[in-house]
Amino acid sequence: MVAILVQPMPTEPTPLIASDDHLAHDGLIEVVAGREVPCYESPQRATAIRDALLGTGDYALDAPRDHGPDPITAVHELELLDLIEHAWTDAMAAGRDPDRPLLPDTFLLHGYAGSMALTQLPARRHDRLGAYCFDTGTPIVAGTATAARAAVDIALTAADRVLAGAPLAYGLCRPPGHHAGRTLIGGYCYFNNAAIVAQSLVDRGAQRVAILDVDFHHGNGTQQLFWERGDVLYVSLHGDPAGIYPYYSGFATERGAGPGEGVTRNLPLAPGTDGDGYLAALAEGLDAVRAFDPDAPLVISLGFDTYHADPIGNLALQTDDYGRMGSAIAGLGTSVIALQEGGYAVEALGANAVAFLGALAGSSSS
Ligand code: Q9C
Ligand code: ZN
Repeated sequence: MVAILVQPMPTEPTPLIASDDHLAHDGLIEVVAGREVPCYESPQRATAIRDALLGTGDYALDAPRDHGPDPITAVHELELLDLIEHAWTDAMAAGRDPDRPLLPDTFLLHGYAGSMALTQLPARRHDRLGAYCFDTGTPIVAGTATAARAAVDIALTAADRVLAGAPLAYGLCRPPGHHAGRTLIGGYCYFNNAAIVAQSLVDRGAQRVAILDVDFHHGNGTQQLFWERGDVLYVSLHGDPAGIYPYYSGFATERGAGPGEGVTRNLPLAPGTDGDGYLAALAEGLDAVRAFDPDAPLVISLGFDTYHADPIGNLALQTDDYGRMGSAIAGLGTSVIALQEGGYAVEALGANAVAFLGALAGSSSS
């Protein structure tokens, strides 16, 4: 009699790209609803996720490789990179308090200019912040530039791993990126990590790249960057902007323009939407991805602020719902570059990341 042993396929550990460079970015405070509050976007978020993933034994931690500034300026204007790299040192040279973060207090809006042809900016970068920032939640401190550059390198290194054959790589980006536009920071975001990766896939020969954004907030920056592009699909599920940040974008009626008409898809969700409701909307989003027929790895903007206990979200997902999401996305059968965006219920972030990424990788520890 022959014993037939059914052995589980030995699965390769999933690359977990992370760096301690994020620790120096601690914005301290943000201004919300007329009050100064401690930053929801804290260094502890990334530490919690990293520790939980490593605890499963299913991840291989690796450092990012320096990709230089060119992939950043492929989506952002050089003046934004210059602002982020020099605002802090300009502020210190001008005698600003090193113990307080830089937050803009005077915004250069369309309505400010009106029909005037404005031609100049203030001399020092920290005095220009309001020309490059759209909210009061995106502080700059001494370590912000280093952390934001590291987050981009983490995202690009995760992409490198997938292009080299890994079915899934996870970039533990901090600060996040999906609210950052061509010349704008905001929503805790400085450089748009996911958009930079999508553009780099195009620059490496892809014809059709899909970005699936499951952060609780609409990724206004990503949408802006690819609005008129037919080669990068942006699909986002998020809290209804009728009552949720970023307020001015993310409505279902926004579908792109020109060659990008129909290549932006927004799926706003009602307050209180639970796992079943979310999975139904996700199925619709995944149908849009399938119809687009990407020829590159799927880029996921991964937020856990859809969790029921998130302090700034209003949806009702439970930890096992992140496993259901991972399984549904795995059903696409494509390789995936998953990049961390938001999620502020720090005590639950680790379990939610383990559930989502484990199911996506098809591992038993999910
Ligand atoms: N009371 C990300 O999740 N402030 N950004 C909202 C809510 C801005 C979130 C205030 C939220 C930005 C990446
Ligand atoms: Zn978010």
